[in-house]
Amino acid sequence: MSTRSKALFDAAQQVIPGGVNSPARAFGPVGGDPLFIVKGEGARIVDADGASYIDFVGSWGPLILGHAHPEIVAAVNEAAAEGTSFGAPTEIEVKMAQLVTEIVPSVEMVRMVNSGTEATMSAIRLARGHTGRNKIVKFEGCWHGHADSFLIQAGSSALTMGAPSSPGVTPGTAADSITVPFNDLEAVEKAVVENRDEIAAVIVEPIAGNMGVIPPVPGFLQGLRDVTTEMGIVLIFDEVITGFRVSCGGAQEFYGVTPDLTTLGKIIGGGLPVGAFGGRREIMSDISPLGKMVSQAGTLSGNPLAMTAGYETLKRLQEPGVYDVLETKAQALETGIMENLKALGLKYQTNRVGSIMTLFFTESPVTSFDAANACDQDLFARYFREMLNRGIYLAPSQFEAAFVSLAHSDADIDATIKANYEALKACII
Ligand code: KE4
Repeated sequence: MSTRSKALFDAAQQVIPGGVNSPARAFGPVGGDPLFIVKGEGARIVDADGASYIDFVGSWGPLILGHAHPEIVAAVNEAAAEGTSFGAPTEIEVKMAQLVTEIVPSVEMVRMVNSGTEATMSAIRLARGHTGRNKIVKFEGCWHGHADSFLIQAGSSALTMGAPSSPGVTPGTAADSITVPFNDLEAVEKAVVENRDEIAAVIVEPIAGNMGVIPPVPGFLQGLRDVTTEMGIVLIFDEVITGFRVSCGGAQEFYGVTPDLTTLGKIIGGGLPVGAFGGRREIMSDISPLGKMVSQAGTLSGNPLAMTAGYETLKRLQEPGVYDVLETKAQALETGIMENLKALGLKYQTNRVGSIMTLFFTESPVTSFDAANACDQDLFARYFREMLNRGIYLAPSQFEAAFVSLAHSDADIDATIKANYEALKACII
């Protein structure tokens, strides 16, 4: 059927690789063409053909307040009228840094950047510069953005597209990245001993969000904390998804384990391009122009527009009861889905932490990359399409999270549960 989205996609493919500016948006794995979105408001988005959807992507996490929050839009408009960027320090950057150091337990100092990738790339360079060591430990199926060191057995779009290890990453770079299974503490301890005094950092998503949502098994995070402390290794929590999401202070606050460095993104920008990395003052004091002068820079880092969107978002997340409301909404959705699965005699799995969750099309508990990878992706693709046809917009991949926002009403949750029942039933006939 010829639609406006189709016409736009045809034009896009002539001038943009794959017609998308990020491969996660391509509908390849689920079939068909991506929808072109023209408007978002609260929990809903509208596509180029005027169809409206309840949105559980939320720009992949940033829009925890919902689309086009009136107070955020007003604040950004006001800031824009004063100038969008100066390439010079501004007061809003100080206020933002003070707020982040107040909210996130591990962060004593913080540097703003423009994406989660910049944050994670900078954090491992800082860990290497600070320790004088070269290697990092990362986890199979985790996604830390597209810096070379991470593109070995990665998650998210790399996994979805069937290319977890990317061409273009040199053997030398790959040799310095040690990849171990998520939730496997023994494998970490073995890697650390085998590479004694060579490992600069362990970087982990404290709750994996890029192979679908996979929580840490009890003791995993504290075990990482213990072994990295013992061996003088920098522990980095990549909280680009979980930061300000599973609690105001992120997964480190939720689980009570404090890393040395934390990387942030998504919510911190309130929908505008912002990333950040921060942590112990002793380590952050080696970032240029300080200490060992570990290089890091950015033309638009901390620009007043993005800082305003992020700051106003974080201030609203500090209001009492916000995370209880998110928990209630997300719990209702998960409970409804589990009741549907039971009613239909299906044994598929759901994982949820706070307002992020994934329905896995597998009958075994999903606590590892291998378990996630065993999912029936064809069945997911059918389910995705059935939900889309019922007005529910999910991430076009089994290896992503669904994000519940404060804008999702009880009626939205109920409608989604109803659509889930009908979609599951259509998939199993
Ligand atoms: P960005 O460079 O996309 O802002 O952030 C990279 C990143 C780093 N760390 C974690 C834990 C992340 O989840 C991400 C980016 N997440 C993906 C979706 N899972 C963004 C979507 C996309 O790639 O288009």
